[in-house]
Amino acid sequence: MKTAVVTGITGQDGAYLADLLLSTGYQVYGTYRRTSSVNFWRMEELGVAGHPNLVLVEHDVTDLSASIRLLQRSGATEIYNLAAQSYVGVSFEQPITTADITGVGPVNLLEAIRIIDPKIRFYQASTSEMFGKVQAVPQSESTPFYPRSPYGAAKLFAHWMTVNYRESYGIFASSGILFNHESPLRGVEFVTRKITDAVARIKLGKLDRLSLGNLDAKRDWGFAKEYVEGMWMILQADEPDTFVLATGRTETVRDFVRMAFKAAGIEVEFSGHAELETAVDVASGRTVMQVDPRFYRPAEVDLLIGDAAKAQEKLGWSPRTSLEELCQMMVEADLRRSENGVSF
Ligand code: NDP
Ligand code: GDR
Repeated sequence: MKTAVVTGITGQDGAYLADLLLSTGYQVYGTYRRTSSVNFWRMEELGVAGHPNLVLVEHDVTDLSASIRLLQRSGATEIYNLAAQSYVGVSFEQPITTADITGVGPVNLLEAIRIIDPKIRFYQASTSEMFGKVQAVPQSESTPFYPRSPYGAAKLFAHWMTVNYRESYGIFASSGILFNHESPLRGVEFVTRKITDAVARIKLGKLDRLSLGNLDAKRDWGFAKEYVEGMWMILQADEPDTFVLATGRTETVRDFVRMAFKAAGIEVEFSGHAELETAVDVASGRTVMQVDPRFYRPAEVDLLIGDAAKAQEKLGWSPRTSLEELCQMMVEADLRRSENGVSF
């Protein structure tokens, strides 16, 4: 039986990856942070909590000695580092914490590998946010980076350290540059889930309107469950490398708002510009979305669209779910939760 460590198992990707690895016969050491009220709702939704081959371990990626003990104790041959302060907006308010967790955290794991067993394979969760102020369209593994947030800069440091440990010490350290991926398990602070959660509550008469920031930002959104398959494929390759995972389609936040309302059977019309933009329910004439400048960021990433040709060619990975299908899935899940009075 293969053993893998998945850091950040309480997050969206951690839950999907744990599910995938357990279902393919792995033993999984999933790490979570000690908090006053740990929440395993995602693993519970997927039915992996309590799996006999799942070992939950308290661990913080900012702690080198804990990282060394984690590898000693687990005997893992693969580590998937998904732990991060992953919210771009918060990174502007907490740049140092973000640097410690998102930037230095992965180096603690790489050092632990170097000390315990350099044959352990390492996956780093890199991000399209590293492209930031984009230098080319679409973005691929060879596009120059230009991060636009403390989060993007911290991830870029971790990305280059992953490449450096690969080249300096021969460690199988790979980096997946993943574009935005969403699901019903997405955190509600991220824009897609914020929208689908609000649309469900508006549909059920539990919320008047949704407030958002920049509607013009364009993102390449895929389905998280398919992206964790790509992570696994990246660590099964013959050689360590860097891969972009993306759909190759980009849409604005405004497009996603329209799509989500449509998935709930509500047609909306947008009017006004910038801070004064609103969306109105055509049938009732009610305003259901307004822009609130409090959600603007000090610097924005305007346009992301990825080219995943290398992953397709070398790994056989490609996305299968359309944005419309993904959006529908998220709205339906949030309608069910809202009907049952459950919120995450
Ligand atoms: P989430 O925010 O849902 O999950 C992040 C995880 O990291 C949580 O389990 C969180 O724990 C954990 N974590 C935070 N700080 C620490 C710490 N100090 N020590 C240990 N664990 C910690 O992110 P996603 O699942 O969406 O993303 C997974 C990874 O992929 C992240 O690194 C993210 O930056 C990256 N990524 C995500 C993309 C996406 O579109 N989803 C795209 C590209 C990259 P807790 O629950 O306690 O907060
Ligand atoms: P992002 O995701 O910053 O791309 O990072 P997020 O969903 O937070 O924002 C996407 C875009 O939507 C705009 N936006 C808003 N965003 C949020 N969260 N809330 C709002 O109200 C709102 N209004 C408009 C944002 O300005 C932005 O342009 C995600 C995270 O998962 C990262 O960890 C990951 O690395 C990248 O995706 C790829």
